[in-house]
Amino acid sequence: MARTPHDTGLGNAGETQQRGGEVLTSNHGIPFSDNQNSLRVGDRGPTLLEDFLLREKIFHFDHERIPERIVHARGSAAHGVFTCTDPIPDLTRAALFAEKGKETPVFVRFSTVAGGAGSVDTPRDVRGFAVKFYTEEGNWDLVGNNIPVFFIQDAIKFPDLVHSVKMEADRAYPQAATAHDTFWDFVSLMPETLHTVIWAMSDRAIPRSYRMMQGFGVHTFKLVNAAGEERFVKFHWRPVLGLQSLVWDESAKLQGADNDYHRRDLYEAIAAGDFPQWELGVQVFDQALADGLPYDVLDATKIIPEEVVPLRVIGRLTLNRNPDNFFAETEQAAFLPSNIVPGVDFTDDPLLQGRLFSYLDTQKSRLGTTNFHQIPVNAPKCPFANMMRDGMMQTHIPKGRANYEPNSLDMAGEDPGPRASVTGFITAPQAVQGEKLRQRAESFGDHYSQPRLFWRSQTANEQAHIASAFVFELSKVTLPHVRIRLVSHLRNIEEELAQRVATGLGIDLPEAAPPFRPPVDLPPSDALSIQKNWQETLKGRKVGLLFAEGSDKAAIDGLIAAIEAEGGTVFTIAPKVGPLQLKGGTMQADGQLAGSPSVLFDAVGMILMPEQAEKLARDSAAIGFVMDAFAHLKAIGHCKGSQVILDRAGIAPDEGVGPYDGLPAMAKRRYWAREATLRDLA
Ligand code: HDD
Repeated sequence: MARTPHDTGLGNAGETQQRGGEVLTSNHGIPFSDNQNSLRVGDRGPTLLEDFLLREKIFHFDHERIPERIVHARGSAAHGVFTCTDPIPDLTRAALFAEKGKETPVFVRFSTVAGGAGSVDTPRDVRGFAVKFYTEEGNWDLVGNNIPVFFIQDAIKFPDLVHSVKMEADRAYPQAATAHDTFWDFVSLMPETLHTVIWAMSDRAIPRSYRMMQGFGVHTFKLVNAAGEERFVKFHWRPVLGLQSLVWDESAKLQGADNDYHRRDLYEAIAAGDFPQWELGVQVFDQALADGLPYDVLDATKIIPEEVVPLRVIGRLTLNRNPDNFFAETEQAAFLPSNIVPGVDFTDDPLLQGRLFSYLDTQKSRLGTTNFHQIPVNAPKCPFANMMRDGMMQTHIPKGRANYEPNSLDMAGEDPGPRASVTGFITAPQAVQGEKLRQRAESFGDHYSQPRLFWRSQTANEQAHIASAFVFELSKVTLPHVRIRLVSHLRNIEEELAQRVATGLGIDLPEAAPPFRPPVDLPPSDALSIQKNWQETLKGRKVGLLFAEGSDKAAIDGLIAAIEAEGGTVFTIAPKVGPLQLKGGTMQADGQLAGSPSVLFDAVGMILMPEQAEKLARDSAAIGFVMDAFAHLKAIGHCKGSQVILDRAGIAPDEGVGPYDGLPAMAKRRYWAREATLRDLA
């Protein structure tokens, strides 16, 4: 039976707008005559309780905040569209994958995990990648991360994991950081965390931009077709701009230079019409393949390498609209792994099973009401009908006498007939038998083979970043036994890694931890490396261009045009924002040098008259500008006159340092090979 429209979801109170701008009113529509002065006895006398306008305004303000998300509190989001590019009706009856070109609206929220809502964007952390598809068969939320595995195997450990990584219980610091005792204490006692931890120590955890990171559904799900045939599936988002990361020192300095680095990047790209895109890929496999793998596909701490089950790209995600209001949309967005559509199904992954409870529960405490689904960003865009009624903040006005099913009062016809739809969601039938018990399957017991696979898949430079990240983090651990215990686990991953970390910490190599299941060698996967898959492009990249009074305007204009022609953007910087008098015209800078450090850019350029360059060579902001760009392995394109700044900064030329007209080509890369010359990595 077709579903009867009960509400359009977005219609109704959801679309209530503020009354148009001319007259300020109270929340109840009463016009203000004065929004500057409260009601007083005389102009210097006491304020009156009678001032209902003052009281309503302050009352509303006092309650503006809602509880922030317990994890993933800091995030940024956008609206967009998912387009099916390669339909898979043979694999699933999900409507959004049924036809080529079919479009489904989406809302996507990216986030960090550990920090609070007001924390910074660039700490070392896993990133959330949550997608709400508003399909014609209800909302499907694919609530994933930018790392394809998770720290723990069983949802019952989630509160422990989160408590350990968040600010420590007595002192409420550190904010948004894993580099502290309690996190590493937990990790070193829970070797199942090590696979995600090695990803978190890699450059995956310091992405350059939300637009340049992958997303993963993490769990194994099921696809079910119209005939009821099932297959396993893993979901992957691949950024069209390719994967790009920061370097560690840069990400730390960005925390001072721009707390909102990723938020701003996403917002500005969309506002400029440079819409971020991802491909949706699926790894589809059957039970026989799963049975032949040396790990369990229900274990969320494991990947299936793309070399074992290749990705099939079936769609494209485009983010094309910024939210109109951060609170109403991004903050109130409620994602639920239990939001699933016919044609997709859960598996028995014990982490996923726990999530199916947690998210629904958490929304009640964050949004305060069981009616959180009526908030426009959460409401389905398809018709919906049920007999759920009332509750706090009910904004729908269901009509009729009957609020039960079956009934023969309000439904069409004499005979109510079956109300459930034959095309409705059916849980894939599955025979289940066993003893009730609390026990981890033995097939979940290998915690080292996949971290080893990850390590061996990286370039030498990426391995050095990982080893150095372990050393950095463990050096912040004050408890020697925790450091030692962690290194004892690293020995099972790779002796060389353990040795490098031990040397970096200045400790002797401890005994290896006894493994529950001894690790095995799995073939490395090139798909896991960022550097091996770097796309040399200017698209999505930003060049910081330093000029000053007297600079050659034609040269600046030419360089900007050349960079923009290849899809890059330019941010101009000068000691004063101006307008400044240049050779050939005037120009205003986008930013002042003191507030525009080079960490904000992917590459830098300098076009300066010699006397201005001489002056800047005595300015620490200019010296820091090029020193950091060099240390962060970025291209530096400069004119002859500005050589004096490079000399003062002690920069020895390499292939990434050259004349400014070479910048459009040079700025496509980072110069990883430079790193060995300037940083002592573990
Ligand atoms: Fe979770 C939020 C991702 C395991 C409990 N989680 C949350 C968000 C993301 C993830 C992206 C933010 C969504 C948004 O933008 O609003 N979580 C994951 C992934 C997991 C995972 C990829 C493992 C594969 N989470 C997980 C477990 C539990 C939770 C095992 C609890 C048993 N997660 C929550 C939560 C949050 C949440 C407490 C906080 C706010 C919210 O849900 O809406 O319920």
